[in-house]
Amino acid sequence: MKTVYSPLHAGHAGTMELMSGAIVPGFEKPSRAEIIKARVESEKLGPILAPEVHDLAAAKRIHKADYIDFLPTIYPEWEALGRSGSAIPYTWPTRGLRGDVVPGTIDAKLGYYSFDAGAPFVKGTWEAIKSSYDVALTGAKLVRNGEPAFALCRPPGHHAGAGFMGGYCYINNAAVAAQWLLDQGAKRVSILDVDYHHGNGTQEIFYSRADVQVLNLHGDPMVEYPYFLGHADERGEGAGEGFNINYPLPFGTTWEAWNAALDDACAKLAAYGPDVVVVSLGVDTFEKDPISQFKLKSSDYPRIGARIARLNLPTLFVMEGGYAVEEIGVNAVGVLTGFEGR
Ligand code: Q9C
Ligand code: ZN
Repeated sequence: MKTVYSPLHAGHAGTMELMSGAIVPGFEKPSRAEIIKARVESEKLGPILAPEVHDLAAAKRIHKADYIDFLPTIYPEWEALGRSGSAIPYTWPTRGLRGDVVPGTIDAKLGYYSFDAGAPFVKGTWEAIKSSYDVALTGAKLVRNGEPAFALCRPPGHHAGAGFMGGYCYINNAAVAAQWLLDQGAKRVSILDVDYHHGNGTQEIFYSRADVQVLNLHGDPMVEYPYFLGHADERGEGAGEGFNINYPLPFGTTWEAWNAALDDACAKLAAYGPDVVVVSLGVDTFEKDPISQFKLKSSDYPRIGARIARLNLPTLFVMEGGYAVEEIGVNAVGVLTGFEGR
């Protein structure tokens, strides 16, 4: 299958994050995408294409326009204040505070448009976000035209909601691709999110809709980030009732239990009968992932791809998380070669 990749991701580099009371180098780093790309090449998965450049209309089908318009202004405004490093918020309009007035200062705006301190901005971040979006849309076009595709997105997207960033995510690439496919004539799309973390942004975006089914396998939010969404009783609302399906799983989950959840999700997906599947492909379920607690092995990833292939549906893979950099290429591309049956 074809891979879509942009070198512009690499400008989103040198980020910092808070981890157990310390400021540490960001886990979501450029080498992730480079190593996956190298594995695509060495496994001869197929051609690697540059993305087509898009305007932001497709982003605004999913995200609030003011949020999208804010993103490119962040770092210029930060630098105009004489600041450098990572632009990160530290105040949020939570319960008991005003969420309806947005002060004009950059620190306030960063807090207003985020749910955590986990989506830092450096000088090249906006260009990387934009390239990741272009990669997703270019992959979606390949699928619309009849072939499976791998959108090697970086930064990832599934934690980003309609009006907020967080958890390394800014534009929800999988959601944008799903909406674009609907706008191109698909009647129903399923998003199968196999990243270790719950895709809270994707869930929020489609929660009251019946035309996008969202299935999510992830660490139980009672003990795992993003903590405040992802429980099994979240099943969608209104017209979307029944079209959001969560599989929270305990720390230490190995292939057997994880695969049972995948199999159930695939059965529900097949019953829904979508025209297209968008896979939010995170490989942070891996046993050696530095920030995650599942126990999948490298040999399990081709089996994931093979199960998805059995759905026999047009499929777009959109890269999400995975932080065990040494094995990220083997694991991510393992899903894709498994999908291809080799
Ligand atoms: N630094 C994705 O996998 N972890 N995002 C916070 C303290 C946030 C993961 C731990 C993990 C976000 C796309
Ligand atoms: Zn993740």
